[in-house]
Amino acid sequence: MATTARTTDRLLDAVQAGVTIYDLGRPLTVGMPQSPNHPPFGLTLPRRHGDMVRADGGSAANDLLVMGTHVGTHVDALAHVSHNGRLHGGVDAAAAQVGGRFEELGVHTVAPMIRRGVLLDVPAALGEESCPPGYEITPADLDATVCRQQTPVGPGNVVLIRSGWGRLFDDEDRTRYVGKDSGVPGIGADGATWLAERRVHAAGADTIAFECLPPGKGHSVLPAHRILLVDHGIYLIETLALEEVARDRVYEFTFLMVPLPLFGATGSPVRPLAVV
Ligand code: UVW
Repeated sequence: MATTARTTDRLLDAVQAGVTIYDLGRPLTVGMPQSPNHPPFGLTLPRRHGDMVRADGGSAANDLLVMGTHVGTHVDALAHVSHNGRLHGGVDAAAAQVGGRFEELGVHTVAPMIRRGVLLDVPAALGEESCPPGYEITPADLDATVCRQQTPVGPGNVVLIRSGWGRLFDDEDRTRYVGKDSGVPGIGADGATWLAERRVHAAGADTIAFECLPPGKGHSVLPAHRILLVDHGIYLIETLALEEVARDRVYEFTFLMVPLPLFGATGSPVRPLAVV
């Protein structure tokens, strides 16, 4: 209790001292856009105020939360994707999932992140408001963005790739953000290799699946997932809110993120912060 209070005080001191904190997590709301691959977000109120009123007049309301771990802003653990039956490090995927949870590469093994964060505002470098639907962001685009911003990407960094698609998250037509008919912009296999060569710790984007949808011709389903999660052990963060940091041209920050310790799960909802 005392430690929590001290930590909170320090955070408040930092805010008063002029630190700006950007919330990179999306509010979790029923009906929000999400990948159709995952169970939808549901929040109900099975016990309402007045259902059980105590003698002294007090009552409590309690929620029931049902959701896939890959909806809203979330992190993909290394257990999420396999290739030819293998997870990262050659772990046998079938054996690892016996019992319905991944002891070895589940999201409980993803340590809280306090790292240098870099926002790559790709449409700004391309001179656009947003990348076009289904556009595959190339290594040349990533280089041009780094060059424009003067923010090199290095080992251990968390790199957040803005496609501009996040502006559609609150669109009345919930199908636009998920790109049902149009596709969604993002990196492909080549962009994933670019990130892996720079040995980043994690990579994220403002879209439901991090990478370009549908995947480029000749590529397997979700090639960037395979390259980053399976081949290189690089975590992915999806459905990030990147409009505010981009608006303020904040390209470097301290990135903070704490996954829920869901033992053996393939992913976790998160509420990442960018602190400058
Ligand atoms: C998709 O919906 C594809 O995202 P995730 O990588 O979390 O499964």
